[in-house]
Amino acid sequence: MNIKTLTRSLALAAGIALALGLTACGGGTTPPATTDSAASTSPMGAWDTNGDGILTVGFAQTGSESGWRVANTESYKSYFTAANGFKLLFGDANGDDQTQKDQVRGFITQGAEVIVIQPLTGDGWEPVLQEVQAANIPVVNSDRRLTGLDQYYKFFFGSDMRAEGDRAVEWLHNHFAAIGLADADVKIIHLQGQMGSDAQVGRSAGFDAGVQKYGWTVVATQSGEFAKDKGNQAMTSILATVGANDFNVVYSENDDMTYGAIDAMTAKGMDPKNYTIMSFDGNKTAVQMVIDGTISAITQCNPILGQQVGELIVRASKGETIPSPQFSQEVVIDPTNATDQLAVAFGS
Ligand code: GZL
Repeated sequence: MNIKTLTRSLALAAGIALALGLTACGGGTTPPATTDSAASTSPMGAWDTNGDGILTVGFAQTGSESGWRVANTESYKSYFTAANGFKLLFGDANGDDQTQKDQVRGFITQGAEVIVIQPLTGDGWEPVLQEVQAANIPVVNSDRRLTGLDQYYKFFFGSDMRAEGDRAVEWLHNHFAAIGLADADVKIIHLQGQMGSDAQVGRSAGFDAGVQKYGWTVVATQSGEFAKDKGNQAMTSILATVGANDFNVVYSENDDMTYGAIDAMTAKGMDPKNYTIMSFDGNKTAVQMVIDGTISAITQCNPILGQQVGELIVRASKGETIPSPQFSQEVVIDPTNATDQLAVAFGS
């Protein structure tokens, strides 16, 4: 067994012992950093610890719950290639928190030299991150924040979800004024994303602040977990007791749930064009629905993160300190810009 494997095995054993509350007997549990001279001369920087000129990257992805996620995965797989100096170890958690954490642990023994985490939710990550730290493997956080765990990762690149929520609320407030809907008459159905995810927490926090600030009424709230079928189930359940005139706004935290909600409304004989429907992400289909007047506006959320994250990883691997957090530049897509945005929108 070579020194790197031995080091990692010791680190893994120490990390598991730490997670189980056991104390490792004998010497220290955190091995010294192993950087051989070949690593420091690698074109991919010092994080290429075996010096083979390739950065092996463990990528912990949430699953394939939405059009956003499919485009996001494609952006990583198309950039993290051998031609660009990478080997990608792809972990699809299929929407399960524990699976995702076990996949991150697996990257340690599979020889990952960097680990990128896009967490399903923000809960329970510290023990896993301590094991990765004990193995001396750098972590990068993208998409959804590992909130409060900044000390465990090198940098964050993704969206500012609270800013997205605030942006949506200001658009809604201006829209209601433009159509003559008084704040006192605003009645909203709120479809939340994956509960506990940074995207849901931020978009809901912005929404809640807007409801408080403008005195809007929330008639129902349910989670559709960022999925079309669950968004449809949630809206169908809501419309069993909420009538056509009991609401005039839908605040849906991603396009896939919006599609499901619109199907539920149509099934109840409601014309979505008679309502203000706010969505998030910006899939091509949703942007076309803004042009058609079915969706009122979409707060954009950029899934194309692969190249930007990859380039930042190499810069960090070569010793550069990467300012963190770094946020995608995003807008609200509405009838004033939807035609232009359709030309560059992601997905289908
Ligand atoms: C946002 C991302 C969210 C999208 C959803 O960065 O985490 O998860 O808004 C996706 O479509 O499922």
